[in-house]
Amino acid sequence: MLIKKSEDIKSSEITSKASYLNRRNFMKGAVLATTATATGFLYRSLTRTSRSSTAADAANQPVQLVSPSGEKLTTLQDITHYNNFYEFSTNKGAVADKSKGFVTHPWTVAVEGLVNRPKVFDIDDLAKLGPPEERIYRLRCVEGWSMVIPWLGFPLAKLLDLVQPNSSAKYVEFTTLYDSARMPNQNTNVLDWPYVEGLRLDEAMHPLAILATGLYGDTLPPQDGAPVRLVVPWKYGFKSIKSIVKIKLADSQPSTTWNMYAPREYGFYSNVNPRVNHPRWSQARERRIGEFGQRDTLLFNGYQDEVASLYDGMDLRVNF
Ligand SMILES: Nc1nc2c(c(=O)[nH]1)N[C@H]1C(S)=C(S)[C@@H](COP(=O)(O)O)O[C@H]1N2
Ligand SMILES: [Mo]
Repeated sequence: MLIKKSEDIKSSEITSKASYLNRRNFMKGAVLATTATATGFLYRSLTRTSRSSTAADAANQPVQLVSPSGEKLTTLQDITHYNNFYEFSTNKGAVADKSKGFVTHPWTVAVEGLVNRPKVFDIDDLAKLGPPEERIYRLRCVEGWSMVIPWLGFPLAKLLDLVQPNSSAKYVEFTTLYDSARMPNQNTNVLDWPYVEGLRLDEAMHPLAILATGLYGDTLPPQDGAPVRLVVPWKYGFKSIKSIVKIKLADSQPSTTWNMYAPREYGFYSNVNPRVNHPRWSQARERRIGEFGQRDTLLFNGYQDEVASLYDGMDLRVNF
């Protein structure tokens, strides 16, 4: 695995990064309204320990971009130059260059299947679904590294509510663009194209699951999944499918790319779980990109208070 170290961020730089972002938010005004409530909630989502909290609690949190437990945002440089995006390259350091100039306009996302109101959304209409919220989430790759990323986006539930899933809809399937003229590594057979992913409907409706259209206060760069990608922070990174063109409601569990590739190694659920090892390596610890050493991996990537109830009564070793 290619390991790229970036210098540690000093607290003074965190402060300036925070004010940079707030300035950006202010400048974008109507387009980007990061409310104290939303950010407080997100901030708590990131820093949550075992203590439970209320919404009022969360609303009183100051807007912050770094947690008191010392989790710093990963630098924009690392977020945009250490990427898994096999449609462009299997080399994490090469994706930024290979995806440069990737055209994301025009772009449509078809939302179809078991819904009352199927609709093809133009990417600009998607952006108008509401002011993007800022969501600072951990991203834990199944390979054993992690980042902290300030996304811009909106709850996936918002989109699903618009199309009205019918009562037989139980799963959601996501598909990435398949166009080898624009995604050159689709000319190879490293994976079965197009890249597909899936969630159970209740997972997809969970408020932490978002469609991201930006990061660090700006438009989503191609290498991070422009123009729109899924972010499911309690699951391994490969569930967060990039450059989505289709979202389909279904009554049975959809096929997913990495599960088809190696079913013993990558399950459908793929919840971050330090107690369930990958057959070829431990998942107990992780390397935070830009930092030295390793840290413990948290159950559900630290979002257990929010999401554990989705899996009540399930054996997470069987449903890995
Ligand atoms: N279409 C598509 N989506 C994808 C991938 C990919 O190769 N193709 N890689 C996944 C993996 S393994 C990870 S860890 C994350 C990485 O997201 P990032 O590059 O924005 O950090 O994207 C996921 N989504
Ligand atoms: Mo990953």
